[in-house]
Amino acid sequence: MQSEVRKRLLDAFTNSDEEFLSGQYLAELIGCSRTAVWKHMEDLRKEGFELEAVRRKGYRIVKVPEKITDNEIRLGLTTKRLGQQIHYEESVHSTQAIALKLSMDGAPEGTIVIAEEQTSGRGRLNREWHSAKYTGIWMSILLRPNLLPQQAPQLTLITAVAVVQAIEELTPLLPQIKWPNDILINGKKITGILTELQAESDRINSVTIGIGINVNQDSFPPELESIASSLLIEGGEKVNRARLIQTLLTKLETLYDLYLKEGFYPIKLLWEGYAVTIGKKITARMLKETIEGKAIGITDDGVLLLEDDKGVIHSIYSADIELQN
Ligand code: BTX
Repeated sequence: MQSEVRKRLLDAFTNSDEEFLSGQYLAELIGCSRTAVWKHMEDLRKEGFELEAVRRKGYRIVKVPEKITDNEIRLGLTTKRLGQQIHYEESVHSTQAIALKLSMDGAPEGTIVIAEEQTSGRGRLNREWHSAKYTGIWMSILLRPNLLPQQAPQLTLITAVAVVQAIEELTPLLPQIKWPNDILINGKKITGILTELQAESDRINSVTIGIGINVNQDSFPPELESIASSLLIEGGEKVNRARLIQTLLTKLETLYDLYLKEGFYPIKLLWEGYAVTIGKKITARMLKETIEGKAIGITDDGVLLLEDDKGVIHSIYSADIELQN
């Protein structure tokens, strides 16, 4: 119902010769009150439409939001597998859920799901991932690697390197990786990665890698303001999201192929070059315990090694990391 009203409203502007359409005209056309028209216009504004409202004249659409189209991603994409199948959606609960369903329906490796908005975007441990409309990259990539389930965390690290390389190619920014899945610029979170596994005991069936990149947001909700940022906020310029997706898919495919051929070691070297965690005093919060100490490196399997004050070395498989000063 809501989307039908929205469509009629936008059609009215598309089909009209007049630049401005009055609230009264729109109210009659849609069959609602002028206040309801105003509310719809405010919703459009929140979604990235630039509007002008002039007394006695009505409303005018100055600029429509910058949407990604799947054709824009396809045009010029040189990858062989990643992004050959693109599922593009306007609004979804979570691209991860769609990718999982596609995976169960037999979708091929490299299938990607992209949405302009997620209404229930997820982080690790079911935390919320804020995914505002038309501003970020909310994407899931389906892979079917011939790996053991315990190797799956390496895919998170490979993806982190690919994201950093893609951002470096398109902007002058210098992102850093905080183990395992955060990408930071100037200490603020620009990207989160969520790797989910569908596996039997000794083999991976499929992996869905969820990537959330804050690209063109100019602000964040108050609860995220101190920890989150976007490429626009840090670099001062908007970044073309379709180009960033293309670049990311290209980098990721190259790294993934390298990994499948030569193992994790070459990726580890690249990863360490971008890591902010290594050599620092950190606090690692796990589900059952918290350990403080110095991050001394990652193993060839991507496990974080932490040395505590007594010199005991702990292997950290999954945790939230806080950097100490
Ligand atoms: P995470 O558990 O490491 O981070 C989640 C935490 O990050 C939240 O609790 C919140 O504090 C903070 N946060 C929430 N939204 C944002 C944001 N937009 N920018 C910066 N910080 C934020 C990280 O989990 C993994 C996120 C993966 C998101 C992708 S988007 C496509 C795919 N679909 C989906 O539902 N999730 C993935």
